[in-house]
Amino acid sequence: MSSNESLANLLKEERRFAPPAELAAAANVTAAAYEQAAADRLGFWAEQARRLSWATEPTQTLDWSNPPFAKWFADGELNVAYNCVDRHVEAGHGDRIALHFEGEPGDSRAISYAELKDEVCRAANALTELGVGKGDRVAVYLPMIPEAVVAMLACARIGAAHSVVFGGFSADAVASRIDDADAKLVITADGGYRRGKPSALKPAIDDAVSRTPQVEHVLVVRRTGQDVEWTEGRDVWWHEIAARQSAEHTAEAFNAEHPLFILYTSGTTGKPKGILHTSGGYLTQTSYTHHAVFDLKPDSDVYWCTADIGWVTGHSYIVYGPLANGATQVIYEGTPDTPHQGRFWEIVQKYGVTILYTAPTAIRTFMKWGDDIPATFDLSSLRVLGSVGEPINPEAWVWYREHIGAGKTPVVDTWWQTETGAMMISPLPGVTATKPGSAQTPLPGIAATVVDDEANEVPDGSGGYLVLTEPWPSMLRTIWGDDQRYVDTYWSRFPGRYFAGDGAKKDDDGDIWLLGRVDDVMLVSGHNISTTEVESALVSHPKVAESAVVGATDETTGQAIVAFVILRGTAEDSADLVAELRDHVGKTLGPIAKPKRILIVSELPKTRSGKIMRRLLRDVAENRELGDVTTLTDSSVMDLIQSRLPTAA
Ligand code: 6R9
Repeated sequence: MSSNESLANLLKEERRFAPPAELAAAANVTAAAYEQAAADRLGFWAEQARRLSWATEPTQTLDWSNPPFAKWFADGELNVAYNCVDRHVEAGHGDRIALHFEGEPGDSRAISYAELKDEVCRAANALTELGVGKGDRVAVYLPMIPEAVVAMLACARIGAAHSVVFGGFSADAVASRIDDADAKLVITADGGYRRGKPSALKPAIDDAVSRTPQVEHVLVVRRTGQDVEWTEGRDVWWHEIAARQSAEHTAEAFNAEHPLFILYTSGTTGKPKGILHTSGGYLTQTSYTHHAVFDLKPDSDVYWCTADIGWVTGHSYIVYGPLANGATQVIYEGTPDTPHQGRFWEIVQKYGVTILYTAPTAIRTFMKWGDDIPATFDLSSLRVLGSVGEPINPEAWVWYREHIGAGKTPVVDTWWQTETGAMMISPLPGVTATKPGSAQTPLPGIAATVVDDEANEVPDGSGGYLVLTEPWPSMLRTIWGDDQRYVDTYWSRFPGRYFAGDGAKKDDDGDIWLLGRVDDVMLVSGHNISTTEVESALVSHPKVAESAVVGATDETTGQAIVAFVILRGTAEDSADLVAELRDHVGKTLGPIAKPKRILIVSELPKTRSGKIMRRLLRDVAENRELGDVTTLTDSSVMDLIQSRLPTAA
């Protein structure tokens, strides 16, 4: 935000939903947790660390003697993979299903904790045979198949840090990430299934590795059976090397601050940042939040997070949090509309999913496809619904609760980032009276607030910047190889506080509402207006499924609001409809927020984790050449949008 004026507080949302009495009565975490953590924050986290099995119990909690470089549980030692697998087998749960894998073509596999342990041990032995060991880095470029989970855990088991790159990123993107992390091994597959057909992965790795001589071997999982180029001596089939390994492997204990993984976030500009996470604090917070926010009961729940493993959500809430907690979960390889638009609901019905964690972008897509699709499936097993990735528009939140959650399931909107490692702000399903569209409350043990340009906390009812005011166990430790960039990016804007890069407001009850990336905030006639609020106002119109709003340079107002809108079901584009939508926003938020232009489109540009890439839409609205499109799911979307604009600007 470039002016001193804080974000206008435009949206009013009065709906409230109390937690279901039955869930509240048996909830894993009650309101007492907030009090306990407020009274002794570090003591609270020390207690949560005891959820894990340590080879050496930590006696220290936080070492903040060299801020902003934190150490958590620094004299403790543990093995993360042992915590995610072996200890559940040792506790007598070896027969419990860890993973229900559902392939896109309809193949499925159920893998028990005992089987997962054997697979992880074989893979750990295979990595050792390939010369990978403690302190090395391994790049992972796989589809959503069980081997992705096994590969990550095998790295953790031997103390090698993984760097997972979205299957589908270009060879250039992979090469720069391999290079930055100096990875010596790449794990990939021949391909994976997407939208009903095999999609090759190995060619991108062959291309990338031709430019990254530090890579000694490429380990290849056979998934689709398609033809692959083969480099003798370098390439190794996963099934061949795994078959000759022992299923015994003794897990060595590593220091709590031993690197667990690097994950690259693109941000809006500049070179990708390699976010570094370490072991003990990360596992403590992912395990605790998964237990608290989803109320997970490991012996009865079936949990499903629809994220890709290449997104932090897949790391923290498919691999580490759920497996540390001994959960039974579903993993699905493909897209939600293959072979039909009810695929997700068919999976919920088939496995009796009780907890579902997905993204607003998916929810808005389901709204667009129509209420009748989920209505034909039995979704009565669901008891908690989660959302992550973007602010969820109140109307999408209510639709999720009504049409997926039978009008009674709590919805938890969880705010966090790659950098935070785990959830930070979220309702608790057995405690919080929820508000559609708000992440509401910092979790127990987390300190967050909203500040203005001068770093003063804003009063209730005002907007500004989201900051985290105390270190937390799963925080990033640095940007790989660039401590200075870590300090500059996160800790310099408001000294002593972590700057998340998100706009936010506090409502009259002090609850937090996320308002999108600060880079996306619009400045219209001297007023800061959040893209999120205008988008939510548009989505609250019955004919709108989804929208993306940007500020385009304007001679009179500084910036003018330009809205891209996807219509619901059978609604049709017309001048009358556009006028109706402008009026609707004016009535909902006030005349200042009325879009100057509204363009009806059929798709929006999104990243693989479902975030709308507003900067590309800004390029369109300002009639500029498009910036970097390499992290888009589907770059043809931009051609479609531009073809709708005969007279842009
Ligand atoms: C987990 C994840 C982080 C950014 C974050 C914010 C947005 C995520 C959100 C949310 C509002 C939520 N974001 N969850 N905004 N409400 N519940 O998404 O990590 O991919 O690093 O993105 O996503 O803008 O700063 P990551």
